[in-house]
Amino acid sequence: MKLTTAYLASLALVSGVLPALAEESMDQMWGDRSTKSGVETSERAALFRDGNYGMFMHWGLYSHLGGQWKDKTFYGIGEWILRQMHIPREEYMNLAREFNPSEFSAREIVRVAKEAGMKWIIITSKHHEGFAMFKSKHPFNIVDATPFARDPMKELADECRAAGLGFGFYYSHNQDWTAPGGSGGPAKNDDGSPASFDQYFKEKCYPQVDEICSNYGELAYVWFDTPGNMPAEHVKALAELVRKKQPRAMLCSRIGHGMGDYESLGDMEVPLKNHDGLWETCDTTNDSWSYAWYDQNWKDSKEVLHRVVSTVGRGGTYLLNVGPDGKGRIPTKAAGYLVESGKWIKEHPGVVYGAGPSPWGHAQPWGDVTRSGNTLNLVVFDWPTDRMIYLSGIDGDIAGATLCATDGKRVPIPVKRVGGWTAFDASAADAATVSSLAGLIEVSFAKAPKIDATLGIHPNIPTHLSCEFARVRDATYKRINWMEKFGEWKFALQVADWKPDGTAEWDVDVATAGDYHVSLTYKGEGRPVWSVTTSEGLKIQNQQAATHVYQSYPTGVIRFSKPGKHRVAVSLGEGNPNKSSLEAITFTPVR
Ligand code: JFZ
Repeated sequence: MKLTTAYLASLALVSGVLPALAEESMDQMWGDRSTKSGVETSERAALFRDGNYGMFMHWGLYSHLGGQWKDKTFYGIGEWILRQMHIPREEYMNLAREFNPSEFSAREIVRVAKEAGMKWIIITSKHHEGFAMFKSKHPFNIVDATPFARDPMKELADECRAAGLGFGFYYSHNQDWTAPGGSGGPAKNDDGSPASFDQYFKEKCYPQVDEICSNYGELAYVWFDTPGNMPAEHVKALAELVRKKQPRAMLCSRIGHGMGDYESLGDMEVPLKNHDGLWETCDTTNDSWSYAWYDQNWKDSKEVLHRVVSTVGRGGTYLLNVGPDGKGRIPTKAAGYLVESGKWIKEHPGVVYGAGPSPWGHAQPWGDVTRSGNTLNLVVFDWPTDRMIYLSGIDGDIAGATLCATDGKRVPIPVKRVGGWTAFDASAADAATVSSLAGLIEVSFAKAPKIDATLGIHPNIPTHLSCEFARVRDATYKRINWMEKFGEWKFALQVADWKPDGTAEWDVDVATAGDYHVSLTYKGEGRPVWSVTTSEGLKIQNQQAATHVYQSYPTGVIRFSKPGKHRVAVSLGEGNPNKSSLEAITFTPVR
């Protein structure tokens, strides 16, 4: 929950980049998203806790526009097009008459989710635009206002149930841009009388949440979003309604006022450090959540798999979004990549389902680690050229290490100790039998090993260390956030505001003595001078360029004269102490 607080504080700082929301600060917009009790251990939480991977879907009237309004393309997140393109409400609502997703097939969507290895689907029943994708008493809905006239949510709920997938609804409880009184909606009713949030809540929000909780069978999730400054009493009323009607549904923290069962992290990120409690990170297969005609920036199969594994490795659950188009089809590329990564997961289900976090608490340069009982799953996304996989700090007896090939073949591989490090030798394995997506080495122990989680500097692959792992003195460590395109959030875990003698210092465990190229990732202005010192008393210092985006610059070659524990410190010699923002240090072994 610490992360959430810091995160919200940082969001408040960037409110300036969100012009349309200027009247409310960002933290008001996203609201308090802490959870009630931290860890939910009930049986009800089992699907979430063990499934670890679900499908998110953004689908609505905005999908019909697909990022295009008249002769203009909107390059931000597609579901915000009404607001960001200032489309007149009337005109937008009339689009329903053209919306006919005749290619929608719940069966096909469920097939993709199942083959992808996902365990549930959460879909937008109503997003900020206010359009209900389900049959509702409120007339602005897909059954009553469109030529399609079917209830796709019913079809999807039924298919999910038949296929053994969990099913849940996203519902925008606070923002409603077309309902009078909704957040961001008209301030007046159609007859000119003033509208209130209370009114919107009573007339639309509460009754619709009642509908989605009553008419679609058992729900595994109700995923409220952007609570903003919604009054606690309303949030409480919704939570109670869900509890009563859907006692098994899990609530995400974005319901607000600490009433969620699990924490939903900031969008589109896999955290770098293990994170306690029940939490989820939501992400999308391209840049936008909803369909956008131009958005071809797909995460390929390998990247999807990497994010799934790393989220599980950090202790969380991955919710990955697809945006069906105006005809109801999941874009072919997205479906293809999902299914391909799903094949890998199906071959190695233990890596994801029921798996626990990496005992190292962070990713490895070659990939990541998840845990199944006394087995560690080493998932290799970037093979070092010598195919040796190194891990630092294992204190325990290894019963065996097995390279798992694509064809089901399992090849025992040699393991050797190198000082305090352990090396898994996959060099003799036939390259053709190792999946091109990721290699898997299962390491079994008679009993759970102790792990010294000190950051390792690897001998055969670059090691990239974020400032999140640094000890910072006389400078400020802070998470900063910004939007790249509208709604596409990026963040950096960085150190700035350097006082004289300020340092960012890492404790490291070096596998082998030798020379290493050191580079620093930073942004700033002018030509800063950075220096890097080691606890052996070596120092390298150099002047480099700087720009307003994070880039990596070589500082020089440094030597560790012996393997084992060292300290490495970075400080700013010359340059703007406030604008010089350090994000990471990288060590690349000299060959
Ligand atoms: C919200 C929505 O506004 C958006 O359209 C999409 O549905 C997304 C999943 O959720 O946007 C957010 C909410 C929270 C954060 C960022 C975007 N956040 O906390 O970083």
